[in-house]
Amino acid sequence: MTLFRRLAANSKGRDLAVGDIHGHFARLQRCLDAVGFNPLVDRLFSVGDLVDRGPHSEQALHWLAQPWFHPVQGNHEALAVTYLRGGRLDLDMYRAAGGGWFLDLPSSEQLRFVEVFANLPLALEVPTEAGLIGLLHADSPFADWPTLRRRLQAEDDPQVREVCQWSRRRLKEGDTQRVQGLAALLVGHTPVLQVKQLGNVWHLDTGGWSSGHFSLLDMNRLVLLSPAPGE
Ligand SMILES: [Mn+2]
Repeated sequence: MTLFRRLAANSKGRDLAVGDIHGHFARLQRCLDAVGFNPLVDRLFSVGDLVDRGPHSEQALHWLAQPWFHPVQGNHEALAVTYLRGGRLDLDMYRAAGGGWFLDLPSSEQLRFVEVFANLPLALEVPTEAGLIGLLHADSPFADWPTLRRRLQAEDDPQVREVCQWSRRRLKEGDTQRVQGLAALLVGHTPVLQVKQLGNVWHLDTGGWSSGHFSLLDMNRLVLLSPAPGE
């Protein structure tokens, strides 16, 4: 298990980022088509929560097998891992949060998902033309990225994991403090009506899986490709 991952810069094409997907891969694909996403040279980064709630959660494995797709592990992937590997889990809550498709799979199928989910990093970083960009699902437990990198490389600390995957504090408090050591930190987890930037932390979950829309961020220019300007 690698909790922290660093990817090389993309010298060939674009790097795009998207918020929570929650089983809406068909909608996401339409969005990628609309911006001319080219899987031969472009890459898609995801802040996690690929599954639950939407109709196509089982397609997550297909997407996770694509060499151009780079997600971190969201709390929904973590729920599946916890269910199979042990740990405290409120099954009613999990089902209410959309986990029914997973809970009702045969255990051999569940294992296939969990083997892949468990290997997703909690945080990743990639150098871009805008500078170093970090991604994680919810929030950074530390005010500087190198500290988080060091901690994730050293151990799997439940408290660090908790903030990375579950925290809604920054949005709740409107905290505009920057996360030092990054040009931008991209997160999801808490839906917002429009992409919201607090300090250098970009909240990308604009409810594409719900009644909102998917937002695609061009990570080299830190501008939204989708929705298109004026849309
Ligand atoms: Mn989430």
